[in-house]
Amino acid sequence: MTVTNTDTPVHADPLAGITTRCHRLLLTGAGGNLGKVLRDRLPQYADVLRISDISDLGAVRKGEEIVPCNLADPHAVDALVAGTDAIVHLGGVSVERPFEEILPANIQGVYNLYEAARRHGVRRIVFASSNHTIGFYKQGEVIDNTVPTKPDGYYGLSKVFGEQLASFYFDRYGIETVAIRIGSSFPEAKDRRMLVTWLGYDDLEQLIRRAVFVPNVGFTVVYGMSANRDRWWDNRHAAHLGYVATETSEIFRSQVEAQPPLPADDPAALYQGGAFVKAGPFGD
Ligand code: NAI
Ligand code: 15L
Repeated sequence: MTVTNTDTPVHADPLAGITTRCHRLLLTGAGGNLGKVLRDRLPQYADVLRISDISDLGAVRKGEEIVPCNLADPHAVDALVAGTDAIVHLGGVSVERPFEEILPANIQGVYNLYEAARRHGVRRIVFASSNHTIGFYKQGEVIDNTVPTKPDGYYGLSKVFGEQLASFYFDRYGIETVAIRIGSSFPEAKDRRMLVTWLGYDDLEQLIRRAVFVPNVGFTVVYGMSANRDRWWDNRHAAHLGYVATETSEIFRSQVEAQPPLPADDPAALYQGGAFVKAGPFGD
């Protein structure tokens, strides 16, 4: 570590001198919003990008192989993972839904993935976790990655399960994981909450690259947000990743603030998880 003349600690980039390319990289959830973004951006980091989804992925591109798979099927997941060097796991239900929908895709699915990784000797997984693991913290409260989780629904609970499973697989089997608690990764910040939670796609790519290639991450949880003006999340305990955001939601502020605010007592305006905290109950 070096110290600048403003006393701000500056860590050496942990990727300095490291080749950020592997042989076969698996991307699950490749047909989703972020999967499409990363399908375009990840080929430079692998000789072969194996992409997978339960939905149709269209025509195979140069440098890709397509392996369709339902994450809930352990045999299909085993075949999916065989021969890969690292995994970027985006696949699953990505919003609040009834538990019966979350269970196979997100809970059985993440278990199937880690078991297959163990059997096939995969040493590194990037897990797309979510801010909904901590959604019931109050907006404005600043939390780091050591606070107890406060999931805001079945979806957030499934991401807590995924994080804890990853922690266990590191302690027991040495499989390393970076769990990225993604805020809101969209082309634009669309509301006041997203001015705080927004993660631009360049910063998403940087986080994924670091999560795959920085050595000795063990089990690391990092919050996925850009260099936004206001912060609820403190990444000091993930500083070893060397993530320095290059984008900011400030470019969307004027258009967002032109919208009427939510009533101050609306739970979506009170809690970090926004509208997810008032979803459900389902099936009554
Ligand atoms: P998305 O819903 O667009 O993509 C998820 C993909 O997973 C879909 O293509 C879907 O077909 C696939 N999938 C669902 N069930 C499956 C199953 N049983 N087997 C195989 N594939 C299945 O979600 P998005 O926005 O691309 O997010 C990607 C990941 O990042 C998700 O895990 C999500 O929970 C997480 N995340 C995303 C955030 C965002 O702002 N976009 C914020 C926080 C977390
Ligand atoms: C998520 O976890 C979802 O996958 C995404 O669709 C957004 O809703 C995001 O969180 C958010 O909180 O904005």
